[in-house]
Amino acid sequence: MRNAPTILHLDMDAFYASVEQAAKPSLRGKAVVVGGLGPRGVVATASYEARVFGVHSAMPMAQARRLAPNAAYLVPRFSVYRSVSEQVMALLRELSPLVEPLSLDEAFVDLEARGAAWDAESARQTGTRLRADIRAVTGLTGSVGLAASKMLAKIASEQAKPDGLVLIEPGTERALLGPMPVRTLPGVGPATGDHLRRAGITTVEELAEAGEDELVRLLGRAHGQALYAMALARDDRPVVAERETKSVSVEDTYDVDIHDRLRVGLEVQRLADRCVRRLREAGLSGRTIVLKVRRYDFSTLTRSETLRGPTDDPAVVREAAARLLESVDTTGGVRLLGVGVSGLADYTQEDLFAQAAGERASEPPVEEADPVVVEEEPRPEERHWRPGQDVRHAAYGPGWVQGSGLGRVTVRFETPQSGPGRVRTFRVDDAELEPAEPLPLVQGPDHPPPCPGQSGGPRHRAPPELPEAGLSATADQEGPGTCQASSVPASLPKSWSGRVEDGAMSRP
Ligand code: TTP
Ligand code: MG
Ligand code: MG
Repeated sequence: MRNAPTILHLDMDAFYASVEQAAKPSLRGKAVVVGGLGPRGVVATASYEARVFGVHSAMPMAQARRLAPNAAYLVPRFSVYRSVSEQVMALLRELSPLVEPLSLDEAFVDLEARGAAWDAESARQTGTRLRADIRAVTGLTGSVGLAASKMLAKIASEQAKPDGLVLIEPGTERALLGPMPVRTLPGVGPATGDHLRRAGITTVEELAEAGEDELVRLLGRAHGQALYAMALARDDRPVVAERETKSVSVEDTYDVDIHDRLRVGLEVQRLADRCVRRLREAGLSGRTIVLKVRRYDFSTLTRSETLRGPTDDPAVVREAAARLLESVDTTGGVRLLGVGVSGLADYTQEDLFAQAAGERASEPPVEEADPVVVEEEPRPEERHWRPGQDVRHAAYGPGWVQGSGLGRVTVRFETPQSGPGRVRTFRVDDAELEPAEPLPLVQGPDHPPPCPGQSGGPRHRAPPELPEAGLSATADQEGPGTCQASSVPASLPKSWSGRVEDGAMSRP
């Protein structure tokens, strides 16, 4: 292991929710929950303000609504998260050719590869500068961990959250890890944790004391040896630059739509097996299982689930694909099915994160990637307003859907650069209201301000307003929308509280 803390781990804070707060000034400092809003929806993430109420990733949305009834509930806007992610990854690549992204909001960087850092001081300076650059370019905060190994860099960034930097001085690793619960180590989920607890092992120190032979006896060779090494803070895994192949997938289109649910299930199993064969042929394993379904009406969904560690086990991929299928309505018939695996890794990494079969069953399948993502293209014929969606009104300019119901849609007119904006309600079929492209979070030279009065021609005459929709959100208390051309990046509050003012954002 190297002797300088020059492995950097970056993870953005409450990523999807922070992007939404940066885009929607009225939500800054408020409880925001992003995820699937349908009956079987799951929380993708919650702002730190919403976490105060106990809301967290992978929780059923219905439970989140019970815990935080006044939070803003929004659908994810993946294209925005992807473009912010690209900006962040580009900043990381300025530091080193060795950047290993783990998900949209997270990556390891080897700072020694191009001499960005060589000791603790240069590493801290680089990390601090990176955080400032991320803030300036994206308007968002990310937390940085610095250590001499990947495992500890990741533990450090976790400790730094939110909006901080933690550096673990080489030599202090074991003392730091010792009192931590075994669950801190990668690859230790609830089942392994329980297993170890029954053997009287709850902390990392106790793992180290138990010795390698005992851990191998308890957990099997691969897992036992890997865990023992980690308990001694030994982790030599190199930072591996992004791979050429990002995913392996197979799909089939059917001449005749499949209606039979059982048959759909069998096809998915068959595709999972075929996908694993391809994966193995390439000598790879992967963490994220993706299911693609195109329905009779050409609406296409992809659902994905991220496991704790990479796998090339056909049973694991089959099970995950079957679980994903459970959340898809296929009643009208299915014309295409696909199964893919992404988040690829070499075989060598697998042992370190080996998953015991028992562990899979009891553990939440998701960890730090972008798993419960439900990417659903709206059916073409429907005009459907979803909370959080970007819109533009001919007279009032850009805004976002705050809620809809009873034939009404409520829109808040604000932009990343404006102050909190006003809410107005329209009929769902209002001809002057249309879906719009997301606006950039930070104003740059390429993106002139979107205010109608400032960038475009004269403001249109405003049409008469409708009364508030019964089911949709809140009357506006913040006064008229302001729209200023500001060069200050949209910033997020540093401190936060559980104060919530806005009402529910969508139908209950
Ligand atoms: P995380 O980095 O795990 O979480 P986070 O950025 O929201 O919060 P923090 O890091 O400050 O604890 O995940 C990054 C994004 O991935 C998250 O914003 C939404 C998405 N995600 C899901 O869709 N489902 C999940 O189960 C998890 C954990 C994340
Ligand atoms: Mg994050
Ligand atoms: Mg993350």
